[in-house]
Amino acid sequence: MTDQVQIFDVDTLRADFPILQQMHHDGVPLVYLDNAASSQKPRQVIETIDDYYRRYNANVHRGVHKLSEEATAAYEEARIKIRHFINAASKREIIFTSGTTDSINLVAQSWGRANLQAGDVVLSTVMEHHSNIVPWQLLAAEKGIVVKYVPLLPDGTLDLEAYTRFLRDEPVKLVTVMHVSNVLGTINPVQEMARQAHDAGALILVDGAQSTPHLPVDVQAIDADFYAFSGHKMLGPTGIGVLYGKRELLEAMPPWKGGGDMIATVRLEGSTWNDLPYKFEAGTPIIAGAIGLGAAVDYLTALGMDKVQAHEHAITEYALERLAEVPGLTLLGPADAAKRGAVTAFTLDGIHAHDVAQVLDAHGIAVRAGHHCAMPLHEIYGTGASARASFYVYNTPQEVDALIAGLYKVKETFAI
Ligand code: C6P
Repeated sequence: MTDQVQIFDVDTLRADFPILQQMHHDGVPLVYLDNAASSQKPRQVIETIDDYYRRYNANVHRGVHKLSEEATAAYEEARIKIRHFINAASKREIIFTSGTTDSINLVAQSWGRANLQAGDVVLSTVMEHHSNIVPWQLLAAEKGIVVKYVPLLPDGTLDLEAYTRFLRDEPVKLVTVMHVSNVLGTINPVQEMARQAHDAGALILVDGAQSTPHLPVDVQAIDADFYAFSGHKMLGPTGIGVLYGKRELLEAMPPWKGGGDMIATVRLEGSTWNDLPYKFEAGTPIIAGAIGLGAAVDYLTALGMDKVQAHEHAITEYALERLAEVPGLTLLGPADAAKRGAVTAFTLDGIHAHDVAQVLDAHGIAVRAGHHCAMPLHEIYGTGASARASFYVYNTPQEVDALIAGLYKVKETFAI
């Protein structure tokens, strides 16, 4: 890997990320491998947000003064950038939310409450993040819908035969599935799953939290009815996310949150709703967040999402090769890098994941430890927690080497 031709100039790119220039602990350089939790931000994103607050901070869609017009233009321009980034048919299909969790709850509370009846099945999978399980459980408690889960095959991919059977045998109204797993790394065949869901008369919601930052996403090619993602995992700020929805579905859905901006008229007897996307953006939106996400999309677009994916694939393939050398290490998810995104979660025999992460941290290596908001999945693997190294555009093979050296230090520390 170290000898391979670089897909892009990572050294130059790393210079854009102020946080990567600092030392982690006294004199130890930071090796940031917790990108699935949140990515770092390039100066282009930081400066765009700074520029908004310094030069044209104002509310949007409300004022006729120059600052408000400038803020509105930048906010709406960000929406158009995101539309192109995921190839949505219209900017009206891009709803700003606070993140993936908020986007999924919007679908559950608006589309779900209006369209699901007692006995209807929402088909999820056992690998989902809690944010794609709990909103459906809340709705099940309220409306008597049933949530079912597609199981896994031993290699950590979805059991697609079981999926087909569920669609054939159960009254499935909605399939809700992650595009890429935040623990197993598994890339799910969402386009084929959408085709089958539609043939069975169901809609499909795709959780794109771990795909949109890392690979080219085309919501029209997937034929997703809804697609959810977060800005902070794709070089953007926290507090901003997106729900994409097909226009005819969004038009027919009732608003979820009420307040300013989402109305056309308000009378004491009742109100009417604004056009898309504003019907779903009640209150002052996350203006700086949206503009910052627009800058993140510009950054990723300039790199090229094909190249981002190729770079991460090369790093992940190398990481899998090197992790396999570590005695007592068990990888969760497919061994084949071709079936994975840039996430590697693992357990080390006899050492708790939190201890692994703590010793790595002392050597400047930031990984995540715990259940990664996927408790049911960890239960299937017979463990309460795993350690997870996850990669992004700025990671290098040398950082994978540092991780492996760190893991040997972990083993030494615990004398295993
Ligand atoms: N996963 C992780 O460390 P929010 O918090 O709304 O931005 O994203 C939620 C979410 C939804 N789906 C998937 C597949 C995710 O990975 C996440 C966030 C982080 O794995 C934090 S738990």
